[in-house]
Amino acid sequence: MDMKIVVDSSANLPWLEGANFAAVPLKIVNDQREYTDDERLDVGAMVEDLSRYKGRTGTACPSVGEWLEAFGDAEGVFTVAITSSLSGAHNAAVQAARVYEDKHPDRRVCCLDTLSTGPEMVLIAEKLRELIAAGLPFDDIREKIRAYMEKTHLLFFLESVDNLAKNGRVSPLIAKAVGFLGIRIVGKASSQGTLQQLHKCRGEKKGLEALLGEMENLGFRGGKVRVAHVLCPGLGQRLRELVEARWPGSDVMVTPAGGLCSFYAERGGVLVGFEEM
Ligand code: X90
Repeated sequence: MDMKIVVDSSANLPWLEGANFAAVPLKIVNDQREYTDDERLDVGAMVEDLSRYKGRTGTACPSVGEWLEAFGDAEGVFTVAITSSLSGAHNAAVQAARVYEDKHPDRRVCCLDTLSTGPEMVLIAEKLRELIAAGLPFDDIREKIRAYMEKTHLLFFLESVDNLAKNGRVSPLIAKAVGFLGIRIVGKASSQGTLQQLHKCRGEKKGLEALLGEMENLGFRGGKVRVAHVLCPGLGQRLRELVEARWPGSDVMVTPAGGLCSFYAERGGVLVGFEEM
């Protein structure tokens, strides 16, 4: 059975080597412009433009048609979508799956609601690639990936939650906490797939300490860590060094965030996906 992995662009993964793979873009939209979150987007220029724009900017999830198109003619499809608590992306994938399976009764689609985003989706896509490469049947992969998703987590470190607040994606309580200069929040994707604040920290050093402490609390003991940074490669690098010093032998990869995550996590933010042992 030929299988395909289809993620939405909040995974910050324009391609995945060694897999039949596609990414469907979300969009960042205001009255003046629409930014399509694909590999052609200049994230730095977008963030700069938007910081000068006075009106409201929002986002839009991929349509049913865009998911469908990305399925191509694969016999087995796994969709990996941003948390359904904050976006309609997963819902659109589920509808696309129905259309696809109706049209091709011999084909199968499994839609995964990651209850997360960004680098946790990367871990899930990488695990799917591994399970597909091992030649497992569709149903086994589905079972194994669901078990794996119980063992992955997302933490984040944010300097601003303005865009999350303006779009109603974060509770006003959290929004208020981050209004002060130099305050960072460290939080996690909750089990319901929402933003949960864990710490308010003054300064980067304390923030990173809190982040590493939470990795430990969530069961990280060395293993895969995927980091997406919003226009702050230096912070990503410092985080990598701290993780490698505390858990030697960890497999850490740091990459720039795409458009959707950069819009919401904002400049200076990092998202950290990792697995329990
Ligand atoms: O459908 C849409 O318009 C997309 C809406 C997405 C809203 C949330 C994006 C969050 C991006 C921010 C920090 C990590 C949050 C983790 C929550 C599970 C990244």
